[in-house]
Amino acid sequence: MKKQLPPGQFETDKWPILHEGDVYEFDEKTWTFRLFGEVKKEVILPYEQVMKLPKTISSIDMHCVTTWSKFDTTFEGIAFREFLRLVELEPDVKYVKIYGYLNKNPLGYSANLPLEALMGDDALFVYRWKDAQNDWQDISPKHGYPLRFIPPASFYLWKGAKWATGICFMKKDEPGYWEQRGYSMTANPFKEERFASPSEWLRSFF
Ligand SMILES: Nc1nc2c(c(=O)[nH]1)N[C@H]1C(S)=C(S)[C@@H](COP(=O)(O)O)O[C@H]1N2
Ligand SMILES: [Mo]
Repeated sequence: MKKQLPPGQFETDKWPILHEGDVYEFDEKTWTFRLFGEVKKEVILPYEQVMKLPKTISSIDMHCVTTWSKFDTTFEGIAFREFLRLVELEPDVKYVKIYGYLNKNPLGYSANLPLEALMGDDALFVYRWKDAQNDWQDISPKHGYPLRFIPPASFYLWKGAKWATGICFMKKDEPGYWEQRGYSMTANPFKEERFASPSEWLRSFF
């Protein structure tokens, strides 16, 4: 059965490239991944330790708010839930912000997501991919090497930080990079939640 395209989207086999700022240049010696915010003790992981975490392979559909959708890309990566096992959360943590590089700033890009939506095989920090046209290969620098978050298909792709640098755990939802610029806090493509309503957007700051 053919999959359903979300409203206002078209299907492409290509994987377009879209981001703000420079492409991050990976340096294994300085790269770290940080687990912070509402945690008992902050954790900073070097590259080697991140790559030793258990791996997951999963096929995920991507829906970009600029209207392209790409079905069935297979990714290899580390499930979001593997990082959860490395920290003890404070009570009532319900949201996260996933961070990525913007130019040389490791906290420059971010996207907010509800914690409960990220427990499956479809919430992945990825480093390799393949599809019907392409054999297994590393995620290219422009798509977010060495580690890039791919959100579940129930979120637009801006929720997926390239050049991922960490996870901030939060009790209250807070807008990330695009959400601060008027995009939807919830971003469900099947409900066509592209932009926030003016009242939702204002509320997100309080
Ligand atoms: N660090 C970072 N991650 C980012 C962005 C960005 O500007 N910087 N753009 C987001 C947006 S708006 C989209 S649509 C996707 C695009 O991912 P792609 O270029 O791999 O298709 O990356 C997301 N992740
Ligand atoms: Mo986007």
